[in-house]
Amino acid sequence: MDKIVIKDLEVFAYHGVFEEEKKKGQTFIITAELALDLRDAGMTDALEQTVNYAEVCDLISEVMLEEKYNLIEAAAENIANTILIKYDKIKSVRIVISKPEAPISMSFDTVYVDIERKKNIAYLSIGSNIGDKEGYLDYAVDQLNKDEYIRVNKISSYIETEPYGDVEQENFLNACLEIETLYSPTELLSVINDIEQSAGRKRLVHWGPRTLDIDILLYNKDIIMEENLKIPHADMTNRQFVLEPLCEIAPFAYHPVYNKRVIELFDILKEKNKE
Ligand code: PH2
Ligand code: MG
Ligand code: MG
Repeated sequence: MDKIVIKDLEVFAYHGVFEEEKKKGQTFIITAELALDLRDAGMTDALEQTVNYAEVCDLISEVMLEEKYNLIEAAAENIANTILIKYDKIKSVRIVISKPEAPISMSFDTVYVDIERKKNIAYLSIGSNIGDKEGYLDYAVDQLNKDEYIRVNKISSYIETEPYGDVEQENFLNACLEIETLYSPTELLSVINDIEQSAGRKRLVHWGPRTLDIDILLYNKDIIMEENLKIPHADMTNRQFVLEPLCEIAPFAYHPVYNKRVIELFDILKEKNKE
């Protein structure tokens, strides 16, 4: 990917673990690498087609001065997030913050952190089979969109589905979403759990009736196998109520375990269901 690089921007700011640092301040030196497609700007010679680097310098300076962080890690994280949220065009950023006057009682050149952050694409399944089902799905979309680290890019049709599994219960309303997020998978799970809770979700029966269920299906091409978080979703390939709406919005999304596209997984499931 193409890049705009701001190299060694000097900002006088007040970060540090020691009170003295927060009082007196010192010079920080920042490098920002912004990954974005520069082809259109190159062809049209128009500023609107790219990102104004002077504006990004101002933004970095604002973030550096609006808080006094203990750690340059925190300053770098906040700069990365602020840039990714503000600019649609920027897909990923690398931020290096160097602190040449750090309080170290030995001779040294400088000390720095170097982080890379990007926009992640995730697919979610949402479902409801109690009360105002459509209202609960709308609520999920709204709450996700309200979070500054999440943007809902695509929403499938809401489809009525028969309950999958052995529990006798009402029909579901299901849908799938594509989101763009700055959260890690674990952070995203925690945000999703909070939204389910706020929709009055009570975990009474495993796989039982629920006001709102939100599951992470895919997160980039990542594979995660943790006690409380498995991505890709372990049972997604067996569920028509997942693959049908997912296929509508993301037929070519990639399943990194089966090494297949969603449309292929849906075809395989339809064949299996015929038998
Ligand atoms: N969710 C379940 C169990 N069964 N069946 C349908 N049709 N839709 C669901 O969302 C659903 C289900 C557990 O998450
Ligand atoms: Mg579920
Ligand atoms: Mg769930």
